[in-house]
Amino acid sequence: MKRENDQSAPSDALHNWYPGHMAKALREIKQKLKMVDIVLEIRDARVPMASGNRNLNESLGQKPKLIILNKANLADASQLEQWSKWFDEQNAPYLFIDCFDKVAMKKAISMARKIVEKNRKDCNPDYVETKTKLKMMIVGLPNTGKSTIINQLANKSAAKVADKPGQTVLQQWIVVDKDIELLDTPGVMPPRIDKPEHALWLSAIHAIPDDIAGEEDTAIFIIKHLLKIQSQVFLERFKLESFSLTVDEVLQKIAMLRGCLKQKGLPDLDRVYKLVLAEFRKGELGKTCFGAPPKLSR
Ligand SMILES: Nc1nc2c(ncn2[C@@H]2O[C@H](COP(=O)(O)OP(=O)(O)O)[C@@H](O)[C@H]2O)c(=O)[nH]1
Ligand SMILES: [Mg+2]
Repeated sequence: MKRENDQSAPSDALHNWYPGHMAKALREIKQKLKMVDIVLEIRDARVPMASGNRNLNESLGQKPKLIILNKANLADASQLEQWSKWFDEQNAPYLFIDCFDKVAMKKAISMARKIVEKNRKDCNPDYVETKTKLKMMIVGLPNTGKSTIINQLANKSAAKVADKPGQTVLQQWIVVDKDIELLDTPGVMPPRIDKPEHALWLSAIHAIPDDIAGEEDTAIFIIKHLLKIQSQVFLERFKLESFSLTVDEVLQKIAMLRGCLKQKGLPDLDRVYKLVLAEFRKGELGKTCFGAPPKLSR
């Protein structure tokens, strides 16, 4: 148990798990790139930077990209304001959205179109804007909402078209409207974990499998985080008396309150960990973000 050291991550598990995935996944994304005008990189708004992958940009080359920070409805609004200021300085197009919000989705598409048009003009000064089809591809870490976004775009008005040969694979396209086509399989991006604590953040939002950082360490990390930021929603949901309770006391409380008990009334901690993870991931323990933006230059 690593209760006293919540910033440590099981580096062996991580080390063994992801390096092999990285090159393969990025290679697959690179192959599909040839077929599209723009990449929509889906991130989780609760982990605005670490749910991206710096290596992705190298694979994209000159291909335009729009960063979509999804699940903004689960993130803390004041922290998102800070992050917006930081993203503004990076000069990379971005948008915070809740993908179930149709207006936000429309905005994402119109931003994507503008970016592609600007790129065409930049590449060719004689380019005259015509209504050419906008071809998009979605990439991102697991669980960032890629499939949901594809489904949102592929609403009633959209139809799947027959297989079209791509470069080497048969690829299905979704016709969003007469001007927009979307690759129907998203590119699953591997995480790039620069700091051990990123593994816990990504585990909290379930962008990496539970067995990498471990259910226990991730649940304890979440509890510590919610106590530290003094999440009122967390306090009320589990009827906690104060934010100065220890992690063990909180685990006990949750076990009693929710009846996660073994024989002789002992707390069933494994069930408590699962419960904390499930409820946090649904946003039921309060809105939050992990990590702060790097210092702004101004
Ligand atoms: N609250 C909220 N949940 C979302 C949003 N987008 C996706 N989800 C949920 O996140 C989970 C993972 O979504 P999914 O599309 O399967 O992610 P994928 O692995 O990237 O394809 C699902 O339970 C979705 O309902 C969002 O904007 N807000
Ligand atoms: Mg999916």
